[in-house]
Amino acid sequence: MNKNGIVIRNTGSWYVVKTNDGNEINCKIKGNFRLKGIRTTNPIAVGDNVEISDVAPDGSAFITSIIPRKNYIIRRASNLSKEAHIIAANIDCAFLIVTLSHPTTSTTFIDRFLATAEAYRVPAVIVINKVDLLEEQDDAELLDAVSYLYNSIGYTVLKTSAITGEGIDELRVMLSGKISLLSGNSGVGKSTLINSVIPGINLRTAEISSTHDTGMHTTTFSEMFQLPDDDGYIIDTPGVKGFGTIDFDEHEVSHFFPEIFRISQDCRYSDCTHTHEPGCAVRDALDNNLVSQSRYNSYLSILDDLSPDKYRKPF
Ligand SMILES: Nc1nc2c(ncn2[C@@H]2O[C@H](COP(=O)(O)OP(=O)(O)O)[C@@H](O)[C@H]2O)c(=O)[nH]1
Ligand SMILES: [Mg+2]
Ligand SMILES: [Zn+2]
Repeated sequence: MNKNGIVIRNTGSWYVVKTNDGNEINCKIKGNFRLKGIRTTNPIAVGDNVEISDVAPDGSAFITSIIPRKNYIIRRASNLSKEAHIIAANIDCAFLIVTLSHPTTSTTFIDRFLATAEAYRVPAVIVINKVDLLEEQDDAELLDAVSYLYNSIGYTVLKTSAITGEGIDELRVMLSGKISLLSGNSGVGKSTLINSVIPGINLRTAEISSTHDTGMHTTTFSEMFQLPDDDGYIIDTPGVKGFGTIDFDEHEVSHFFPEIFRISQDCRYSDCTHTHEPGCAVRDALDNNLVSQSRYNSYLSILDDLSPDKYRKPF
């Protein structure tokens, strides 16, 4: 009799499957689960719904089949690698944790994350953490401006402080019953926030070394944590800068900036890249402050990455 479950942890060739009856079973893979056309280091990922075989006397089992994924995110296993690593599957929502000071998250980083989420069709939420540090007038104005900008584009923006507890109840509600990915630069408070919503989990916080040693994390696997009294899970992706990379097509990039995409319907040329073409509605909107300069800059920075004359040296 096969059972169903969800993969909650992956370490090397072992997958921990939480079964529908609540047990955690160590599993290996039996069969070929490789994605067509892509070489992956891990054919099965955290978040996958799977079927497993009977449990052997030693308590382990085999994953025998995988239920089709509604989505998944991948990144290259390393910069030069042709192999991809599946970070997670079946994600309901991606939360980007950002801070406006200590440390400052760049708008380019935010916008790249959001564009990638759009490309993967994963709904994204921005969580501005450490708002307790934004008491000064200038900081409060910055906070308002950033929330207003992303709200006006259509993103949910939540303000939190793990210190004062502001926004934590709202965060818990937003996480409830879903598989959520938590991303953000090192030091923004991801582990601290997870500790706030899952009492007793005691994740290590303030791992300063991770800001300096990026190479250290390339083999770290994702893990899902279950919310208390809830079938929601949080996926913590240690050391992974948010999402995996996506190979954008030059004419597609604007599709992943919703406000730019809406306005681009009025560009004279349907293949307008919004950089130099006459009759560009996006650049008009920019001149009239209807599109934000920082968003446009982020758009250009992604285009710039794609430009064929950009030569990337292998170091
Ligand atoms: N002032 C303030 N500090 C915070 C807040 N959340 C986390 N921190 C601190 O920020 C540092 C980094 O937090 P951590 O959770 O390790 O960040 P991570 O790298 O994203 O997991 C720690 O010293 C936390 O105590 C917050 O809301 N306000
Ligand atoms: Mg952490
Ligand atoms: Zn245009």
